[in-house]
Amino acid sequence: MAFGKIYSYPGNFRVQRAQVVAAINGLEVEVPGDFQMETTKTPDFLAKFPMGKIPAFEGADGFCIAEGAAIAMYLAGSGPKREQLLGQATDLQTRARITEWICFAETELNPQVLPAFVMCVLKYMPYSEAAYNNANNNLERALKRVEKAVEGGRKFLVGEQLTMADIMVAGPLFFGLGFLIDNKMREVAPGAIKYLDGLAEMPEFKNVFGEIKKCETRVAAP
Ligand SMILES: N[C@@H](CCC(=O)N[C@@H](CS)C(=O)NCC(=O)O)C(=O)O
Repeated sequence: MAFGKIYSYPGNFRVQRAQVVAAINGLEVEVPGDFQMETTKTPDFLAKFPMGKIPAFEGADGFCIAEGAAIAMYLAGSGPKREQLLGQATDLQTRARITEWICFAETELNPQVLPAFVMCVLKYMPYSEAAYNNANNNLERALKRVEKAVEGGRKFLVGEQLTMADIMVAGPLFFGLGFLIDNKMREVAPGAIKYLDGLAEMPEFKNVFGEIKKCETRVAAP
């Protein structure tokens, strides 16, 4: 029996991160392929997920939780690899370091890759050159932070094994590589790109994200 379901549109990196975590923990999590965004505004959905946004997780036991990071962390804590993924319960400093990277992914990466996607790919929002440039500058700064963390060819952000830090950071960066983190931006953080290439080759990621696309030039203004 499945541990639960995640509602989303297909190819959502917030869901893919959760799927990597679920697979590592041996948890079966369904992502129904026929989910429609209109469902997020129905009374039934809003009763379970009051923000009316996806991703949204519904457990087989009835537990419902929203927010991509919270879903991934719930799945990380729900299986035998919890201490590898989140750090040992008694090792507060490792736990704090992993949490630092999770917060970094949610606040320094996700908000920088999404504006260009929404303005230039989906065209849901009017284009703003200032917002586009600001997000790209901040993304470059964040990439340099990752570069620093993997200096000397480190394979993982925290310790010597895959943790939630890597999974949460890889999601938005894999996504951004496809349309925004172009040849020029990749040059400022070659070590970070090598680190991401290493993760992308791991079966844990490959089985969920597939081949990572890398754009030559970033998406242009519409
Ligand atoms: N903070 C949420 C953001 C989720 C989010 O913005 N989801 C979008 C789709 S990518 C959504 O459901 N939008 C519908 C709406 O805004 O009504 C998370 O990290 O999971």
